[in-house]
Amino acid sequence: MKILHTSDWHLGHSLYNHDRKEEQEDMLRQMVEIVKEHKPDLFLLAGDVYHTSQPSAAVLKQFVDALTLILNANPEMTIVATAGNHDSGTRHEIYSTPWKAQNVYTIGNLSRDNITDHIISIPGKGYVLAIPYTYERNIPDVFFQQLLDTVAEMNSENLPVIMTAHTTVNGCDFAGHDYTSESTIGGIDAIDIKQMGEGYDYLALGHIHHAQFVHTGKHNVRYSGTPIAVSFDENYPHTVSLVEIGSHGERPNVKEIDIHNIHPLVTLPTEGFTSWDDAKKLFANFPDDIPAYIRLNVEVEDMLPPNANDEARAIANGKECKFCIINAKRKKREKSDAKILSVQEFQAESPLDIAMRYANDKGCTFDDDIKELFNEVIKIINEETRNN
Ligand SMILES: [Mn+2]
Repeated sequence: MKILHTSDWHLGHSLYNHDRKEEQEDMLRQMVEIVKEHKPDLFLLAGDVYHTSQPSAAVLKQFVDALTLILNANPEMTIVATAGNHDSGTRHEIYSTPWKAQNVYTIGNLSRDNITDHIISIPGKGYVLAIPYTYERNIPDVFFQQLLDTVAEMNSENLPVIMTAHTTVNGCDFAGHDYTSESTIGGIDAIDIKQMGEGYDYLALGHIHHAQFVHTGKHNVRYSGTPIAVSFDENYPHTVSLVEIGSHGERPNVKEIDIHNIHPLVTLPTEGFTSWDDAKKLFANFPDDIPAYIRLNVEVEDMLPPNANDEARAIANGKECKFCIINAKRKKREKSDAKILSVQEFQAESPLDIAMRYANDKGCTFDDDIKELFNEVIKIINEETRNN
């Protein structure tokens, strides 16, 4: 069985108010070409189809059109697309009936009463257990194992068993994620890989943008990562994973296929931070004909000059690139109790940091129990926001 594993498309994403339609369209074109060339049996999109839970009509159409082209590139193929934490599970399922007639499965919500809703059988090829993103506490403890046991009973032909989920598992590398907007990254929600049960041949994960195997000793748990970077900190190669499995119990063979971003995300300098004057020079020397997005990493004594953004925009004038942001960091002071934060520093703080800072100013204790309660509340708020 041949599987094309991808996730985290984040369609409709805009980067500092720059619409990313052009490079997302190009990424989707590359997907079509890859399917044409490799003819997978299964095309797996493991959540975060969209960047927001209420994408515009144009973005919805972009997805439907792309999915149709991808399917036409190999009409025999089965497509499974689950909802991620950025998607609305309910919206993701609106057209599941007509899609299903074409072997396209859009799975948005957890179906507790009928777990077979999550099992997709591809005759003669294998089984897919498709689990969308779910608020961790909504998943019954034995859910994954129940699914796997159900499939084990059905699988008389010893076909490969693929499971897909959108979650953080313990021990993965989440470099590049923006902690300020992704409360579900960074350990709060991370689940233990053992909780995902036993009996799958390949676990196709979504949610973490850096492509990687999760260490299990079996080389069969993997994040495909984003096909194109969502944030400037995702400065690693972006790929899709082509997975081949002979039969149930066999070790999967995984190959990465590069996705090219026509509008690369470039940070100047490429390593570390520099002075404002230096950053301006680097930017001025940046080639005129590269249609990149530009972030400037600047270390400042106190504050950036008030006209810094205008200066940066003036430098971008006449160049193909788009200026996004000055990422300003203040030089470390001897005295660490400087209480005034710049806007950027404040925006980079997590809600927990801010709450702890507040408690500290008021002279209150903020112990581990309170931290845990606080994180619970943030999780609930995020969950409610997602469902609205
Ligand atoms: Mn994502």
